[in-house]
Amino acid sequence: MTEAVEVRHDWTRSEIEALLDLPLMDLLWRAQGVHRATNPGYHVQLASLLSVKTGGCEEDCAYCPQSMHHSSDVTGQPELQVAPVLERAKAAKQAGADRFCMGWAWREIREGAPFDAMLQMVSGVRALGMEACVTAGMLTDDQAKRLAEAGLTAYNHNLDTSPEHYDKIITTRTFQERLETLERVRQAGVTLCCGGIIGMGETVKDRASMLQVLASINPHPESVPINALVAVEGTPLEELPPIDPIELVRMIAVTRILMPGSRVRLSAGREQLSQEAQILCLQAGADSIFYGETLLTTGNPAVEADRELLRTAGVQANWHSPAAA
Ligand code: SAM
Ligand code: DTB
Ligand code: SF4
Repeated sequence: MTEAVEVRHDWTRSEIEALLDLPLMDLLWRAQGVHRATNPGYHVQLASLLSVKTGGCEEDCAYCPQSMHHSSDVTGQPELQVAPVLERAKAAKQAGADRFCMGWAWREIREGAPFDAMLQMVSGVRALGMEACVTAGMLTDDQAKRLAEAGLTAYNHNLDTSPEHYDKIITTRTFQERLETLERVRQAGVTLCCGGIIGMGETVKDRASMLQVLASINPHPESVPINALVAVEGTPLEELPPIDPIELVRMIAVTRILMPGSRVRLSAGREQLSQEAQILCLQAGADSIFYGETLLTTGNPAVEADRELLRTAGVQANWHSPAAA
């Protein structure tokens, strides 16, 4: 990173709100300056996702199709075993991904056979030479330590929204519990993947507030997924209208300005975006995308469409971070 880029942890909400409200051209100019200084090749990391344990989750996250509290809940899907998961990881690597992210629809990690399998999946993915990321809810210090020993690169646990808007989205776990989980992951020496969702009825103040909490984490989360709500039928948020793509561009740009050295992942919601909107997101600071035809339970652009996206943008896939070394 060049010295010109300042890394701060004391951003105020009003400063962040002012960034989100900048005239678009000014915001893009500022964000691009940071992006170009920190990632001059505009390399984009390709991360593939796989749902290992799908549906039946005890939490009531209003956006999530996997919650047992919603009629959208997908039941009857068997939990995947180690060998097929590693086959999928190998296929993802052959298709060009360098990070493999695995999800469990759990409130917290369960001990016993499922956790032992998770550890084997992590070490198997690392043995393929890929970054390994797990998202599986809350965990204990000991579980975090064992995941670190298995070679886990990153643990994904999102703030999802601002502390002020949080109660309207999730009632079964507190914002404070999320922060404690993040601290456990950090203490174990695993990198943090932590971001949120826009399009859940939040205000610009809420977006600024969520970004302020993220930017106050020291060091910043190594990767920050920015999701646009995928409004799934049967979830309480099913009727919410799609966000204006420019809102997502603004969110990515401000995330890049606040967290210059972090990977900013343009995450859920890309199927609803035009190629032009995605290119603006890449220009504004996104340096990672989910790659492969499904996210966890919903769709994602086709692999060929994403290759075309990167070709059109004139950027190259895969930037190996120091964390992957
Ligand atoms: N159960 C674990 C947890 O909540 O941490 C892991 C899986 S959970 C599906 C991971 C993240 O996916 C959520 O925190 C949320 O940010 C994102 N997500 C889930 N459903 C979404 C949707 N419909 N639209 C956008 N993002 C979504
Ligand atoms: C994240 O922030 N987004 C991903 C990943 N982390 C685990 C998940 C998006 C899920 C979208 C809805 C679904 O496919 O179920
Ligand atoms: Fe469960 Fe995670 Fe979905 Fe919340 S987001 S309902 S914790 S799977």
